[in-house]
Amino acid sequence: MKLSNKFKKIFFLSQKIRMIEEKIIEIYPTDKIQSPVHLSIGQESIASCLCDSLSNDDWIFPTYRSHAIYIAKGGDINKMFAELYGKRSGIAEGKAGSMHLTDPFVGVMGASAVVASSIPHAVGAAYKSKFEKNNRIYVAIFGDGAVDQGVFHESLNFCSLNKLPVLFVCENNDLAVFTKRKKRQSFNISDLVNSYKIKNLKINDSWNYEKTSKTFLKTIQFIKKNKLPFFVEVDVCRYKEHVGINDDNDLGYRSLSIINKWKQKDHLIKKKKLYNKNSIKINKIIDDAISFAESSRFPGRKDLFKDSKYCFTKRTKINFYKNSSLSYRDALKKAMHHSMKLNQNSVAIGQGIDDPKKIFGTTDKILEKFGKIRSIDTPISEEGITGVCLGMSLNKIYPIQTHIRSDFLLLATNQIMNLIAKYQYMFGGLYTVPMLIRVVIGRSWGQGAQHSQSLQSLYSHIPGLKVIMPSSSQSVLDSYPKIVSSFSGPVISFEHRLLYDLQFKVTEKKTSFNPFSSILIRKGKDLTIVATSIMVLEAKRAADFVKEFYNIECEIIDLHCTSDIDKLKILKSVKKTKKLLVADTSWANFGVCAEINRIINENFVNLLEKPVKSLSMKFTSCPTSKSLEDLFYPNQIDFVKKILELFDVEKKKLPSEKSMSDVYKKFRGPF
Ligand SMILES: Cc1ncc(C[n+]2csc(CCOP(=O)(O)OP(=O)(O)O)c2C)c(N)n1
Repeated sequence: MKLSNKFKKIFFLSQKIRMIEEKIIEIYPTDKIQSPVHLSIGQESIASCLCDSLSNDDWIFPTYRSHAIYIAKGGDINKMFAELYGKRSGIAEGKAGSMHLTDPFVGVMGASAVVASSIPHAVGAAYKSKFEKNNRIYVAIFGDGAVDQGVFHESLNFCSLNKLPVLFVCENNDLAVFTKRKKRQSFNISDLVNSYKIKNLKINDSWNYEKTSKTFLKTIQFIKKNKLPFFVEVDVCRYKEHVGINDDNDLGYRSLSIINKWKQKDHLIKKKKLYNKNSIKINKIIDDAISFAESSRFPGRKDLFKDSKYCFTKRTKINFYKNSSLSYRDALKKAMHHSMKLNQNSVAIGQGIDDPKKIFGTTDKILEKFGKIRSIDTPISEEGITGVCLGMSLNKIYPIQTHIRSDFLLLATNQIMNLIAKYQYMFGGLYTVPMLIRVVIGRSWGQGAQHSQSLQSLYSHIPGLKVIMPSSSQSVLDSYPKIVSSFSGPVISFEHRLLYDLQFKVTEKKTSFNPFSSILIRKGKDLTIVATSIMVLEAKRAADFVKEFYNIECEIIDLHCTSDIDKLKILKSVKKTKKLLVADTSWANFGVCAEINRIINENFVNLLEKPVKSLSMKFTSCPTSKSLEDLFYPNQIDFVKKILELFDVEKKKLPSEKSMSDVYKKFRGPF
């Protein structure tokens, strides 16, 4: 039978994948490729038929098993081998390896090795279709194991609700490592997908090239025409072990007869003549790529930190609020409006963005002013929506995401720590993912253990994240518009709930303010207090007290940025005062207090007359009862006592107040 050109084209793509992976198997024992490899041998037909049906402009988000997609979509083979070899000339300059292959120049977006985690990226990127009319579609490809994950559900749900042009492709090889689907899933995949009202179909015989590619073409046309998602499940068989280059049939977790059955349909095995004919051309591509990789150099010392930095891309005009008085809440609202005006590609996204309470009033009138495309109320899907934000950011939509409690942000840590923080670096600087994540720290009024945590140190610990804690209306206004309009990296801002109703004087515009530095807010010669967020206000009150009753003059530094400790400002102050107290809104253990202690001890310990003191929450979970809560949080008595411990004075007078929250009584809660 005469083979069609279509068949030959797809066959060539499949063969290219197989021969490249067979070459990887050959090279692997030499240890020239020093990273895990997840081979697609046996599954090539999907990538070939799918990518043959996509246009160059379409984006696809793969997994760690990404060689096939990379090759079929036209990724640079020289740079692929160089990447596998860990060379500087690799597509991601040796930072990605096999598990994170990417080639944005042909629409192969960053591959993630955390199962299911790249699915929301396709959905977020597809949100761009709301802003501009074009025919691009976005593909999320994943294994059947990904369907086990919550973020799979969150992504499909958001996609369906928003009618986004996404093609979901599930490569069903019936296995997650060794575990069969029946043991993991109590449901049928198509029933589940139907429940999201997403059209779907199943391909049982992916080696039927004509049928498979026709099916993909039809679904792609459907998506382009209707701007709706579609789901394709494809049965496949992985011939090799889950990770690595070997067969593992001896382990007995699956029957060899199944693999043999699939091999009988495998064109690459059956069509020897065509295979041999193509081999010469493909071998040449592989040989060239290997020479390229072998002759390239390894990255060196100066490459270690390359692509780990962010920058401001332009100067931002900040509004002038001279000499007005503004509550923190109103400053946030103004900052949101101003930021969204400055950056026309920004969206406000989060739970309750446009509900009657509007994130404590801070997103008030965003919907009316910027329209529903830019004001996105979301399902309660922290991980999924944060992943959606990443996808948006990749497609030049700037997300300003809100989380109404820092505790709930924990559900998004996979996206934040494993992906957002690493996206620029892990892919060798091919991408930037600017975004602002606003997070509210709850406090008082019985917020208890799960609505009150102040988790800045957790995020500050991770390279690739900027973390700030604005302590006043001024610092909100100086930070947000500048970040949203021109900063190239992801920023998390912790807003303390007790600050919201406080009035602050707003005195001047500070175009030169660097949001990732600290602010000297009070000068003094006897003691340096470095404080975060509401503790800055507490520090001011304690400083007033010790000045009045002990004539101690405190210098106060509002740390403002916890991820990039402003060493110089602290050093300059400590050089003068020779005493340091750190007051943070969280626990001292492994936190901001501990980190500043480390910096001082490693660099400037000789400057100190006394060891550094820390003021923090007690090391328990936050209790709910007011009487316990008052013991858990430090109050003014604790603050003043801590200061006095650094001086040889008799504690003749202490403040009388027992509860810090009583001072900021305007907060009545709940939410
Ligand atoms: C969140 C997460 N959990 C566990 C793993 C370990 N792991 C790597 S691959 C894999 C199986 C995934 O199976 P599937 O999604 O069907 O893809 P396949 O490997 O079959 O292509 C597991 C459990 C991981 N990488 N990420």
